[in-house]
Amino acid sequence: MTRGVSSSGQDPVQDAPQVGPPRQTAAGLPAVGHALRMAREEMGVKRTALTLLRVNQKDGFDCPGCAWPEGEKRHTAEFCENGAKAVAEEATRARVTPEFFAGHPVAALAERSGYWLGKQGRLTHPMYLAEGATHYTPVSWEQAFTIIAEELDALATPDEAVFYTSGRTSNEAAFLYQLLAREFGTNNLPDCSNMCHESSGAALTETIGVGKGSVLLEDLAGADLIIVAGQNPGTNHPRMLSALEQAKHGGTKIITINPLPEAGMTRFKNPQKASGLLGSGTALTDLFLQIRLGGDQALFRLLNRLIIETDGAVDADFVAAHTDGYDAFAHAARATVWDATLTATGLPRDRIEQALRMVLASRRTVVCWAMGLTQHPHAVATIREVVNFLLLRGNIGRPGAGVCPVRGHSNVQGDRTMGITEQPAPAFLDALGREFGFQPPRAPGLDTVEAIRALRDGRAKVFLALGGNFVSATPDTAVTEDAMRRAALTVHVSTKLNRSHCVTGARALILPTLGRTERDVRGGGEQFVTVEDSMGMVHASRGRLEPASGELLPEPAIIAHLARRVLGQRSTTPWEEFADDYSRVRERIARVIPGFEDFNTRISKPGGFTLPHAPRDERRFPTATGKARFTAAPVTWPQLPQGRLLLQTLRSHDQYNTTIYGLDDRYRGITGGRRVVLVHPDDAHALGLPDGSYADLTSQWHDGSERTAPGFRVVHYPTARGCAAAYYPETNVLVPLDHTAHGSNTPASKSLVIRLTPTTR
Ligand SMILES: Nc1nc2c(c(=O)[nH]1)N[C@H]1C(S)=C(S)[C@@H](COP(=O)(O)OP(=O)(O)OC[C@H]3O[C@@H](n4cnc5c(=O)[nH]c(N)nc54)[C@H](O)[C@@H]3O)O[C@H]1N2
Ligand SMILES: Nc1nc2c(c(=O)[nH]1)N[C@H]1C(S)=C(S)[C@@H](COP(=O)(O)OP(=O)(O)OC[C@H]3O[C@@H](n4cnc5c(=O)[nH]c(N)nc54)[C@H](O)[C@@H]3O)O[C@H]1N2
Ligand SMILES: [Mo]
Repeated sequence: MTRGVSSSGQDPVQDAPQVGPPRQTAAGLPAVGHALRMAREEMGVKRTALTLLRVNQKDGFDCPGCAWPEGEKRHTAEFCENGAKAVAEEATRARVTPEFFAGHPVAALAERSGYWLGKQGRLTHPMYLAEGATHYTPVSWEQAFTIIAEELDALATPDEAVFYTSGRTSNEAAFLYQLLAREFGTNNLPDCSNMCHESSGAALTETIGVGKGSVLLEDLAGADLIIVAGQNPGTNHPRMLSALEQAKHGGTKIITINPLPEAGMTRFKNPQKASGLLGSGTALTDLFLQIRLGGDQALFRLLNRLIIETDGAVDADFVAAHTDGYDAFAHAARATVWDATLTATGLPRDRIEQALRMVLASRRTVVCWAMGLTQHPHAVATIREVVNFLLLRGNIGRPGAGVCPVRGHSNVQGDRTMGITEQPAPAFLDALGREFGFQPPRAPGLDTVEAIRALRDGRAKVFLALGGNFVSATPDTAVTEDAMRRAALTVHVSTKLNRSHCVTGARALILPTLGRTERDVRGGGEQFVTVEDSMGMVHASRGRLEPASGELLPEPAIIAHLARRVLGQRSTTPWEEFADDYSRVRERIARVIPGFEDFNTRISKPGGFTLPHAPRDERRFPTATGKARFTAAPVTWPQLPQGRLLLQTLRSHDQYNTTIYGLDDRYRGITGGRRVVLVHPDDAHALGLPDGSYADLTSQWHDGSERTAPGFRVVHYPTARGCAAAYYPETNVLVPLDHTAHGSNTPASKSLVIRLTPTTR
């Protein structure tokens, strides 16, 4: 049975990858050059200067690139190459106008690549695709809101509507959006986090009682040892490298755990420093553990056994005072054997012993991670094992130590804090209902994967998205696109054209909005919004550029107007006030969400404020038992049949999730194309695949179904044995919808058993 053979939305002609050797170093002068060239091309010289100088400044806007915090001492240009690309992508002068839509039928747009769609520029007008129509046509905001209200009214129950959010959404917009969904009557608030750090949230909430990281920037500098597992900061969090470099100069040791030797973690040239532009850079990693995909839980469990068996290595006072579950965990850990761990990890024994020595020599340890740990079937268990590892030596709740899940989207953490979740806590709903005088729905809503199932099965009929690119970011592209086409109405609040605008329900709307870089003037004067970074710091973000078009509305205003139209007079919420003055929204946030007391005053302080975090601040663990919890999940790792490879789907250096900036992956030595599959030379030889040959990738699923992504250039690459890597979103077609992490339902997009079939180009 074949589920998906899809190359939909690709321009194969454009995709002609050239391959050279991977780079050892990240950033430095080439990075600055690339960033400026791309920025000038998209924005011109003046806008480049106006925007790039304002990124992450205390009176500027929050970089839409990633969620890494800014720190107290900011450089004049606290930006990185990829932050600059993110800004250029938004501040481009290219425009997608009503004339553009008149010249391009939706069916033709659906044939275009995501790269091409994004390059067309900023959306300028609200656009409507009527049932059966071939083209989007302009529509007034009033008409657009009326169409949405009509469709929502026609639903049998509010639970037939889905309110998706992507993590660029500001706190103010997110708060209003969840309020709209809940006043309407549903908790169907899936978000990109479901595909991202949900596994971290699930594991941390259960074990330390707070689903967020417990370290601040100064903790990195104060650590003896930082472990970076399953993360590629050189591309995805470049400013993190500056923090690692600073720590390194203070004597911190760094262990990197990754199947790929990623540039930046090996050597880093700091573009914020003159010496870093030209010099040879800092070697960040002291010990590189080139692990097999999915081997991390086994590795940490063995390290935990070895710690337990070392006299005096366990922080017995901490364990006794602050944790429970130690005995059961220690019992399970003692049963761990070397052989199985060596198989699971593919690591030589002496490397693990070396890691152990570094762990034991460290009094203060931080573990950082990202998608390499969260997107596996056993992701939650893996992250719980990381928590066990830190708890054993008392490494949570003191300076220089802790858990550091490095978030993706710039405000994905803030959106959760604001209540964007399908599983709201009862206390949050109580507070929300009290503040706005209504009965919030109590039944859990749909997450991302469940929302796709509901659309597929006809249980959900209206899909709204506040940002993002749902059909490209989600798994099982063919299944998801069919599901989307079954909707009665799909609505996207967006800055740029993307594939989700082309694969639509019976009717569709595109609602164009302001980006971070743009000035937001409302009835109540010039507005700013707020965001929360990966370390729980909340600060203001103000754009300066003239909006891309006079027709754009900011997200909070779109939501507020829509809410009034949908809810009518049954809502006593003062939506009109919220649309005009965001400080009114912040007043309400302050009353509903703990940690935001006196929000408007505290946010006016340059740099903002840090949210409380009980484990970090007071070693208080708000779990079910009031203690930090050791947990002893069975250790698992992916099983690989003979002749198969384990595929991870990851980001190139020239993309922001589904937004493709360019066709190069400079640090990995790939240029001019994205349909590449990185394979260890020995594995490739065994499979009869010379470097430069072409192969189709086929994944197999338990139910016998197969999914194929055709035509990938084989690149011999020094990844771990048995493992392969290819870019997302081209490979999302390979990820079965039901292949998700236990306990978080996150698509296991770093853990696909595939076979490679040689093909001609
Ligand atoms: N420029 C840029 N910046 C971004 C983004 C972007 O697309 N472009 N996306 C943003 C978002 S939303 C996110 S979530 C983050 C993502 O940031 P990352 O998590 O760094 O992104 P990925 O490209 O998915 O890289 C996963 C890394 O984990 C490694 N890995 C994969 N599987 C395993 C495993 O089983 N074990 C171990 N130890 N390592 C593994 C891979 O080799 C790779 O280095 O970046 C954010 N920042
Ligand atoms: N196979 C595979 N799949 C993955 C992943 C993976 O590693 N492998 N990673 C997953 C992860 S970590 C994530 S976070 C998701 C990302 O999923 P999403 O967040 O849904 O996707 P993005 O590509 O970030 O969304 C890009 C779109 O957002 C819109 N946009 C940009 N800025 C703004 C703004 O300011 N306001 C509004 N309203 N819209 C804006 C633009 O129209 C742009 O086209 O993908 C997931 N999917
Ligand atoms: Mo993400």
